Amino acid sequence: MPNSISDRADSPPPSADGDPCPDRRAEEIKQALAAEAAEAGFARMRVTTPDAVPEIAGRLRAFLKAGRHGQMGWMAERSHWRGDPAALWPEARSVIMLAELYTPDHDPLAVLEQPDRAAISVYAQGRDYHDLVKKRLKRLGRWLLERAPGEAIKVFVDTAPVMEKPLAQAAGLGWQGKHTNLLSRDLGSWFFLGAIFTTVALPADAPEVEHCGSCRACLDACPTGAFPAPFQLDARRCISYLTIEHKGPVDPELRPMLGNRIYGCDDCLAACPWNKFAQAGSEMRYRGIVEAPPLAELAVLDDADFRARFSGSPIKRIGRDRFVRNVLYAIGNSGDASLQAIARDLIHDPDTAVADAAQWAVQRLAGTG
Ligand code: B12
Ligand code: SF4
Ligand code: SF4
Repeated sequence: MPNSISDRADSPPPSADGDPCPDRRAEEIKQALAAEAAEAGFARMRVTTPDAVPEIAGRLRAFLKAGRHGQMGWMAERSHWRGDPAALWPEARSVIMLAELYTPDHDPLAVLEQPDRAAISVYAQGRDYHDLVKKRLKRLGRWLLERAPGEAIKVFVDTAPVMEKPLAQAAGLGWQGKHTNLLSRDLGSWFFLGAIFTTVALPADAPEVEHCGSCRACLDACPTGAFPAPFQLDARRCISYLTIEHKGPVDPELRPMLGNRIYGCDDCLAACPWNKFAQAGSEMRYRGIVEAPPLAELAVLDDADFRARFSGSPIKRIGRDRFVRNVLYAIGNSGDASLQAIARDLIHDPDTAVADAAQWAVQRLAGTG
């Protein structure tokens, strides 16, 4: 199973060691675990049970039935597990949900005013969170197993068939806002999620309730109208999906709406008023490696340059071709005629989506696209 580890120590479980009050023992372990999570760098830890959100199976089914996952076929492939965390690992008794902050120290939307530069979303500015969060989850999991010998854990961040947001809401970490991401009244919305499933029965926390009220700032901020309704996203229109997940040419109708966003999008998160209360993140490795490079510099990267430049970054995952395709859409949207020659040089690129994007950019800059 991707991004999971399973460990089993060989001494007896905590309730079998003669403790007359296993509930108190579980509460003590949980409190100590929360302290260890804070020590490891997580902003918050909360606990739920694998069966806490029975409605997610139906919601996932509706999302998939409407085709809102686009080309992300992997969402449908293991949907029996994705929609039912209790079926994923029947022995699990608790799900420990963790929040890891990556709050930006700058206005993430300022770069949208610089059309000759690349807007790269905040989460991808530094090191890949999959690596950093997973390392911390494993550290925490090991700590737990030392205190609860004989028990087992699996850690998840992002790529396993687990719906992290509803579980995090059930655990009380925050609520799924109208933009569908998890936010909290004191953390804001700039945080990643990680999960530890365990056979250890820990006391569950109370779920968080929604605090969006009548606000709809995120819905109104979306450049592509990707929300068919509050709390629902059609990924096929989301710039994050289009720039990161979507293979091949992007629908020409949507290309102008990408602006200079070449990797991910932050508009709905940045619009949220709860971010006024966002806490600063302590992990400096999420910051400032890539910033906002000139489009001219990025369009000419070959495969080796691309891999060297984005080593350790989540951007590396999309490969040179999809990346340059995105850069060419941004060039087309830049209104900067001096970039036309760079696009023209890529019209015969061996990658058909790159060649098509180059052609589109040249025509658009010439005012004919
Ligand atoms: C697939 C995916 C995407 C897809 C689809 C996003 C989506 N919203 O589904 C794309 C590529 C578009 C994407 C984009 C982003 N992603 Co993403 N993504 C995921 C992933 C792998 C799965 C999400 C999923 O299961 N979607 C399926 C849908 C059906 O589930 P859902 O979003 O929870 O939808 C719920 C609502 O529709 C709800 N619902 C329906 N009707 C109603 C009605 C009411 C009243 C309510 C309350 C709810 C409700 O029911 C569904 C289930 O609860 C998760 C990691 C994980 N394994 O969970 C990361 C994850 C959600 N992504 C993350 C991030 C950071 C992003 C981006 C911000 C990155 C960026 N800057 O570009 C954007 C945000 C875009 C957005 N507004 O969602 C983080 C979010 C952290 C957080 N604080 O929530 C996650 C959790 C990764 C992580 N481990 O940190 N992502
Ligand atoms: S990430 Fe951007 S495109 Fe996607 S839903 Fe949010 S604002 Fe819309
Ligand atoms: S912008 Fe408003 S509606 Fe959207 S998540 Fe934040 S509070 Fe909720």
